[in-house]
Amino acid sequence: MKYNSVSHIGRRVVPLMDRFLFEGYGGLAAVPVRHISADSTDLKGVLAKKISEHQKRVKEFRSAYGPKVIGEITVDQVYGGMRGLKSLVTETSYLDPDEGIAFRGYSIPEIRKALPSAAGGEEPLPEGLYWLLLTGDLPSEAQVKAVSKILASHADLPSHVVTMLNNFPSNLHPMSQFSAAVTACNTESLFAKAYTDGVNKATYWEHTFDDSLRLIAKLPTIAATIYRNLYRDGSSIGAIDTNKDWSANFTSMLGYNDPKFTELMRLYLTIHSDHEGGNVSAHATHLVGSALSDPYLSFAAGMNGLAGPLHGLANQEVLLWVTKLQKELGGEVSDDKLKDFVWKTLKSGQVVPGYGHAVLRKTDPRYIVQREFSLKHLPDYPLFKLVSQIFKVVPPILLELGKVKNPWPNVDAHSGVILQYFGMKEMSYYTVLFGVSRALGVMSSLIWDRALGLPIERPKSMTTEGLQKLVGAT
Ligand code: CMX
Repeated sequence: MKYNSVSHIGRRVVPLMDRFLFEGYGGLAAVPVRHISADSTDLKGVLAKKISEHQKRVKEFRSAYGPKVIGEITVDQVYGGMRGLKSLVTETSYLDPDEGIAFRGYSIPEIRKALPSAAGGEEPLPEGLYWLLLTGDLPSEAQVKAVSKILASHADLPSHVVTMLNNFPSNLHPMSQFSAAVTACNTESLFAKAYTDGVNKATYWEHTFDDSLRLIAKLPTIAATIYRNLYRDGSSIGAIDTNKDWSANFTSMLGYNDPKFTELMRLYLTIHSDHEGGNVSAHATHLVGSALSDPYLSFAAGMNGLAGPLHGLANQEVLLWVTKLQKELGGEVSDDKLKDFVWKTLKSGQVVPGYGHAVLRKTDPRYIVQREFSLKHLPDYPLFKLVSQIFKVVPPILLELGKVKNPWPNVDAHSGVILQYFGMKEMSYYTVLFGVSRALGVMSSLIWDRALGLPIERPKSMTTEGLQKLVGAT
């Protein structure tokens, strides 16, 4: 699969230069960059080269086409959540309404085949996706291993963050704990320190990169500490194994030893990572980052957005809804009773969680891949059967409603059921897993934002009176 609108990096083969200069962008000063080979395992070095090349490409493109008009804005779009407004640059991924997400041009089935997997495993290693999102290149096994090692080496938390997590009340939602812990980790921000030290803005992306890697490394430790505190009597998360991959360390810290659960987590952390730039968590991270808030603060902002029920919290909402359904209708449900339950939800002014999307117009490929995983590993699990029945019953009803633009399931309709199968029953925790994964995408984009010298974001807002005057309504 190949899309017209994907970034120029990705599948396109970019000729390698032996030596190159970081020429800067938008008036940024030139910084010399060292030689780097194509098979280098030095992610930062490889990225520096890509950035240098892409900065030139963007500079030339903007000087040739900067004033070109690319669309119109309607009054409805201004009131309607800016749907369809092309107003952001995000290099890491592109969301096609019919085909779904493409990470640097690669669809989910493609990355599932092409990214390196762990020894004895089949699912992609999310570290590999991080490499791809950042550089546009599919990494080798050695490159992925190098990322796993760095992540394992930075997984420890500052003691004040551990103390804070251990003192949170058990009724504080896991997502609030997650976001607060990320915010408090900014004592470690190398970007904030460099900024205070007055570094040249041409180097901002480098400090952002250093922070991002450390932040991604710490997220499983934060998430596992929350899990153990809330659901496992505060038992120890154990030690990080520097020979294990990011997901294997995460599942072991959570206290899960089934290799299939680790495989699930590798898939889960890969597919939830990025969904272009306009979704709430990506956009919030980008927006806050545009004020040069450090990566910890920027990511925490994104997580506060992910915690909304119309976005990432929908994976929790789906399970709550399905549990309610089972309680009311029992284990085996007829299609007719299921239809009645869906209509009851809609008539009471609620949404059917896990269905619909602001951009997608077909079944989410992230749903499909989870369905495939389930067909392989848990085909007879009653909850999976129920989710499959819901998949059959809900879309025609949403279509009948007449206003829903996409009646098909999204990623959140499926994820919780698989977690339930593996024994992770705590549904209010599910969005934290989504958050750990989302860091791979939004942190990659933040690095690119800084590399391209994107300015502080400041769209123009209007009053209704102002809009009326603008269109001649008054
Ligand atoms: N159930 C009931 N009504 C729905 C619906 C659903 N699943 N999806 C959309 N609608 C309704 C909207 O609420 C809206 O109604 P009003 O005109 O009365 O306000 C109407 O259909 C048109 O909405 P839309 O243009 O199709 O969808 P939006 O782009 O406005 O919203 C989304 C997209 C995801 C918020 C919406 O589909 C929804 O609320 N889905 C359920 C929650 C969910 O699963 N969210 C997770 C999305 C994926 C993610 O971010 O993780």
